[in-house]
Amino acid sequence: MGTAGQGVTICLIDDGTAHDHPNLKNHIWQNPGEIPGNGIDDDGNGFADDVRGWNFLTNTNDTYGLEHGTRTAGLIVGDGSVPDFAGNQWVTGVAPEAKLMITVIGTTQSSFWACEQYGIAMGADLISSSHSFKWVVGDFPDYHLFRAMSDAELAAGVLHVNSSGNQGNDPNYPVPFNIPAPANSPPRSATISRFPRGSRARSRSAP
Ligand SMILES: [Ca+2]
Ligand SMILES: [Ca+2]
Repeated sequence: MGTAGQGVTICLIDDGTAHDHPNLKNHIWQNPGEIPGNGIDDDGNGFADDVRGWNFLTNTNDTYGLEHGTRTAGLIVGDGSVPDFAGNQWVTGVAPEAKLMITVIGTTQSSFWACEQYGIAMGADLISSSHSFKWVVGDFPDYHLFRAMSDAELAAGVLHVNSSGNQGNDPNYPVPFNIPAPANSPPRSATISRFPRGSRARSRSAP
């Protein structure tokens, strides 16, 4: 569509991102009100030295990771500045000019909300997450919490992008909030995707 995410801040909720990766390093959000490394919460947001985001698993400013959260970051802002082994320069990101705010989710559903609150408070335009909570693998999803999260994002004008079911079962998030939207696409369009899996197709929408 001719856009590359200029001027957009995206809050990624994942397990940490290698912010020094050559394809990512020029697209990492920097907290303008925070002086790094002085142990002080300079901008008074409750998090000391949160220069790139916050880790809600360790409750530290260490948002570094080399696994899933680096891969998803590459899908969002990877600019392909470094060629692969074959010499190809792949622009892997859908919005390579956006800035990526990094949050690390903990083990609890409330930590998901904490990441979202951080993103909203720090001015993210969009929140992206691959996490979902399913009763087949853990506690029953706290639908009231997720409803409140969605309402908070809506009130803040933040677009939320999330994975849906990913374990071979029927979709269960964000299906409880599968509210028809003007941009909804026909459900069958989801069948082209490898992920998610399950017996039912998902509706997708895009602004
Ligand atoms: Ca701070
Ligand atoms: Ca500081």
